[in-house]
Amino acid sequence: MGGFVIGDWGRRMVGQRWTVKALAMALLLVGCASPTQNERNGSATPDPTATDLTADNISVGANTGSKPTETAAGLPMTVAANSDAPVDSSVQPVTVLEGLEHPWGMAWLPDGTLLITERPGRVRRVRDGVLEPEPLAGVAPVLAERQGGLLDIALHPQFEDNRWVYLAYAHGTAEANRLRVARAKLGDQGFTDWTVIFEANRDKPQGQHFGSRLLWLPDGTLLVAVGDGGNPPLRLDGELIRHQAQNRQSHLGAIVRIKDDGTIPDDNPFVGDTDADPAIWSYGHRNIQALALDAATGQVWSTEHGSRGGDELNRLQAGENYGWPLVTYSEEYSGGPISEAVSRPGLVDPILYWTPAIAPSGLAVYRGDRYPQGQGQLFAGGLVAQSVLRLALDDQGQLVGEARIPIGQRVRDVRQGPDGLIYVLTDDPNGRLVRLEPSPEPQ
Ligand SMILES: [Ca+2]
Repeated sequence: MGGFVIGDWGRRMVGQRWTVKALAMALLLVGCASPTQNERNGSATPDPTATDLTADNISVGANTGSKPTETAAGLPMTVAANSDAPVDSSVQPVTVLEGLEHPWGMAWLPDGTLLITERPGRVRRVRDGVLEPEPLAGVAPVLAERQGGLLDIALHPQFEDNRWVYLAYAHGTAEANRLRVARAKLGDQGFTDWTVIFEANRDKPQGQHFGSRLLWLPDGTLLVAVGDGGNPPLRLDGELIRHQAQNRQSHLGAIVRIKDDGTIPDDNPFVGDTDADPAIWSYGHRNIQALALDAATGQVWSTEHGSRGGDELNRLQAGENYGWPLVTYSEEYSGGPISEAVSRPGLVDPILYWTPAIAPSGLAVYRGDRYPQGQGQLFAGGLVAQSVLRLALDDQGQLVGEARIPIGQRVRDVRQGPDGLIYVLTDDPNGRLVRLEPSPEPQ
């Protein structure tokens, strides 16, 4: 049966928005497609039944030979990923439990107990594989409005000592609301000491684009992704609200970095810059619902929703501008361009983009040994794709292999569990927890 296969580089360029950069990339890719396949399979036609490819073969995909893979600035060139990549039959999704109402985020306690948020405003607990019927007590009211509600969850790095759990949620009214982050102490019956430690510094109307993914960095600070506020015709400060993403005074469309008590670290990139809010760590984002740390390298990765198409995978660095809405591969939902260019000096290009959209949510950088070739690969959830997209990147961040793991429901979160397997939450009125198990070896 087919394993984790390298995508078809020529096909991925079809139907994309042509730019000088993309056209040059396409010509190079088409030019190298046959030799690449020849190297991989020993024939001009890829073998769709090939079993697991070796690590050596994975590396053959795109980054060998004379094909340039860097921009003049030494950064990897953006490539179009395949929203409908070949199915990865080396893993199989197994439903662990169901009956979750729009689950959003999950976190394992040191004893293996799993906490899962449900967007309407509940935290559920799974002990010994059993979903407790009653939600945990002590959760503050949330604004459960469209995309808003109780969203991500993360444990303090020293949870065993202090029992702090961090929760991101929408607060306010349908007319004026903000993303909040609170921490609360977890006891056997639920939460106490609920304390708001962060609130986005702009009100926004309606229930779109809260972002809200949480990620602890190795230095014990916390990243919080804040959405740009929403789509046209929503406005703020006399312009479309999406332009907040380029306003370094506004948390909308930014990632902020805070200490565990909500105060601002002295080494944030814009501390001392009178034109910027000191909480901001990176900006120019549309709506990030996936943040992941590579535990081996410390690199932070994110996926980000585009508008119509143009969903992005980004490799994040402090202080950088990721371009929204000045540059984007996406278009207005109503049709027509959002930006005149897909790239500009001073703005960081995505590693790759997906058109049509996968609507990314949830991301894990795999560090374990339970999947063939899985080490260091990215597993990216897609709401619209109803799949997990599995991506192999080389050391330069070039895409060298991709595959799709169909889940059959909208994928909201993707995490590596303590057993080394990937777990998935589905966004559904009867949402599921799904485990990706290695397929049995063919006999
Ligand atoms: Ca971008």
